[in-house]
Amino acid sequence: MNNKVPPHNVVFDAANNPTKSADLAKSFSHKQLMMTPGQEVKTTFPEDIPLGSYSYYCEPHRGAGMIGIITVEQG
Ligand SMILES: [Cu+2]
Repeated sequence: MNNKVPPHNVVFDAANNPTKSADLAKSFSHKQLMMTPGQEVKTTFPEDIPLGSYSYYCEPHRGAGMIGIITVEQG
């Protein structure tokens, strides 16, 4: 969800996920910048996705450390 100092977006890193798949990273990403506080995007991980860490970042603020990691574990 967008915070108070937009714009932000969500870009999954093709090099930093277990599949190394650019297509998968692209399909998970929301590159369009969100300009309004409270805007939100959702990404659904398929049940059969490989286990591991999927990192993402905000393009305008990556250098400021606006990054995150989704960890997919065995259910
Ligand atoms: Cu940002």
